[in-house]
Amino acid sequence: MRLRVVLLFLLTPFVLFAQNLIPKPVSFEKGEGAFRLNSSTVVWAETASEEVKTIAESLRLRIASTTHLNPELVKVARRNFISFSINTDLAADAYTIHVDNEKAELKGGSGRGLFYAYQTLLQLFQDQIYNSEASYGFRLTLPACDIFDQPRFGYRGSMLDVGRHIMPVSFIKKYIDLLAMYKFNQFHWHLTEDQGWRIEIKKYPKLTEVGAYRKESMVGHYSDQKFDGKQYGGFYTQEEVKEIVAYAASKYINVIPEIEMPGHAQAALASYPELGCTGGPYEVRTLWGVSENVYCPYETTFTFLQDVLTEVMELFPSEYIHIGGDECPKDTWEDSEFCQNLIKTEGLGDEHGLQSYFISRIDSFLTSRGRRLIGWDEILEGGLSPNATVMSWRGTEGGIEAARQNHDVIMSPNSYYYLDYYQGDPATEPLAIGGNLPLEKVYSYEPFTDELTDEQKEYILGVQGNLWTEYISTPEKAEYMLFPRLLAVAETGWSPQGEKDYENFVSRVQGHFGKLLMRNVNFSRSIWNLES
Ligand code: TNX
Repeated sequence: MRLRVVLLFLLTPFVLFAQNLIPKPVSFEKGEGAFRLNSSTVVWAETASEEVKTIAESLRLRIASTTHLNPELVKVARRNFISFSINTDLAADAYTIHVDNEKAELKGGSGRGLFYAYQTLLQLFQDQIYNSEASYGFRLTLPACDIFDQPRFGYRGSMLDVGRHIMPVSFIKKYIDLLAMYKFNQFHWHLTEDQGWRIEIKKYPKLTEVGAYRKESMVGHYSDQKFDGKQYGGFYTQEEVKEIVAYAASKYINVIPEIEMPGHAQAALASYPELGCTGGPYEVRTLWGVSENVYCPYETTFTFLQDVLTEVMELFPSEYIHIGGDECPKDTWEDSEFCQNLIKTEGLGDEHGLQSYFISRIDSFLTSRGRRLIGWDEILEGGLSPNATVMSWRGTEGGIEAARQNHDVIMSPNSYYYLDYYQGDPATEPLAIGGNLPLEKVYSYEPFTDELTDEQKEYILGVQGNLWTEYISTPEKAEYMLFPRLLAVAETGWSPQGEKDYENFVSRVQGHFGKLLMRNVNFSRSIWNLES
């Protein structure tokens, strides 16, 4: 096995030069020869549309900054061009690429499809196209080919938890760039946690004055940690949030904010203790794991959450708003006279009914504002509220159950897509939360199982890889955990079902190491340790 892999590694640049694409396109036909760019090559934006021009201009700038060439952006050309245009015969997200000896033609069903074509084109060039500075002495070349492509799923997401460890804005942008490179279209931003509240809310300043800081950084500790008296934390201002949302939109990525409720709320309670059943005092949590201090379903709590969500909706145009809903211990509700009365007067049965009541009220609020609620699969307990979309994390059962109840589903099972789990032997890997999730296992996930009828399969909107950050305190480590495993999620989300082939994928992943190096990504080589 090891020998074969080493051989593949050596041969990769020759064998797969033309097909080194991730995610794999629907169809790829190799042509004769290649298109070599020279100083007369032009970039042609075929319509007057600003969107088309913007994409063409991105390529122009990328060529100009990575080579000695400086192609002109033109309205028409006869040969020696790279053209960008819309073809409305194609589905909105679909695209075609034709490359022969004298030109490259990119067509998208819409601006979005054209953007995907552009991402594929970049992958067809040599790795240097991704360089952040000019590299001289090489000639940009595209292999002659014909490509038709379109996504399998409409939702291709990646989640980043900034509650446990905050990441700088510069990293969030780099992450968005990498998501775009692999044709993801959703960035799920997990913004609140027991261990930290990370988004500025003007109406409730204590959320960030108090809730954004905990007593110390817990790097490397699970429990029994020693306090050194230092505080750890930070938050994103609304200006920074707007900047990130706009940046993502320019890469055709929607940002879904997550505001956790009723659980994972201890940092909020530390800021506003009157929202908890015991009244506090509470501290921003300094241990990992799940806090039993959760929101109490008082009217004042709903007012608070609706106010918070109102500000959030002003910042995020996303149709989907994620409200968490996972891991909500019911202890304080059991002991609260208020909750017990509410369960009785509303006929909720028990605390699970109360959780369902909680989510349903937020669901109606979001729905009345034209948005859609997503929650983790615990929102199934006690009855799913009518408009909810379920994000299945505890294996795949929650998602399957939700699809059976005719609810939309996003599959992000911990058994395949928890990128905080170990990807290699824990003896040689940096500290992780646990688990065992090598690249091959991530790649093996298939959302359509026999447990679902064809009709039920329609409810599966797509897939998502999740990065929880209890043990990830730096961008470098985040990159190490995400790459290359996120590429496997990308391929399952985009490429046709039944086309997957792990060995072929691994050889393409190797072919991407050079591209990722050019982008200064600290990817993991752990698969090499696993092959023996
Ligand atoms: C479960 S997934 C959690 C997170 C943890 C993660 C660690 C989910 C909805 N809840 O709070 O960070 O496991 O893998």
